[in-house]
Amino acid sequence: MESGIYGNYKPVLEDISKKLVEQLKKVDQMMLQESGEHLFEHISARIKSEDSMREKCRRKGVAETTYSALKVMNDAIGLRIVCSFMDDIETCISYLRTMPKCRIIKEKDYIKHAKDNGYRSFHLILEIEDEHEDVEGMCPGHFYAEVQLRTIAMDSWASLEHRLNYKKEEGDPDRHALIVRELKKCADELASCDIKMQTIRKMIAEENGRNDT
Ligand code: 0O2
Repeated sequence: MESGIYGNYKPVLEDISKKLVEQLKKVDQMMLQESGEHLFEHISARIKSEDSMREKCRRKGVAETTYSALKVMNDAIGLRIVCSFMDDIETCISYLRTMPKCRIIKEKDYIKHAKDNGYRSFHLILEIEDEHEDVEGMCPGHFYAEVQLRTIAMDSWASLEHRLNYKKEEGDPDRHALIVRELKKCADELASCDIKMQTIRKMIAEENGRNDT
């Protein structure tokens, strides 16, 4: 018998997550065949850890139950789609809007509205209808996944910044403040490079189009 916060639902969440990744990889392959370019550079998936889910329930003031983990919180399943270019993020979001048996119920655009620390990423919550029964006894059930979409530059910045938070309580506060400032500068420079790369990509496509005619 399962005793964790996900009860018996861990394999269900893993199955849904696997199906979502497979579906998105199929779209990527279709794009590659049609245009010669990948839609995304890579995709990863995780089920939120037991500790992290319990901590989030406590922080949000809700009971640490399977119902909370699956119905109140929306990020038990997390997908991260990392794209080479900013336009590809838009294309992925457009596809997610049309994905069968899925509905976007929440969006957070940290690309247009970066966090104060410089964090950039597009987050959305997908409601997924799936053959498995859910925690309310509905069949097909309704499950949720958080999808984070970002460029390679945004992703490497977020990994670096995550290391800083991990060590938050330790060390010299002046040095910490310096790192925070440098990280912010770095995030802004990377954002500017992402825009430039997007523009250059478009110019190359136009150039190649001219040469083909
Ligand atoms: P994990 O992988 O889930 O353990 P919350 O922030 O959790 O109260 P919400 O609405 O889910 O509520 O937050 P949000 O901002 O939509 O997304 C939270 C997730 O985005 C985090 O997950 C990180 O993966 C990422 N994230 C948000 N802000 C930052 C940031 O400033 N720096 C970095 N590096 N990542 C960020 P968890 O819960 O931390 O991790």
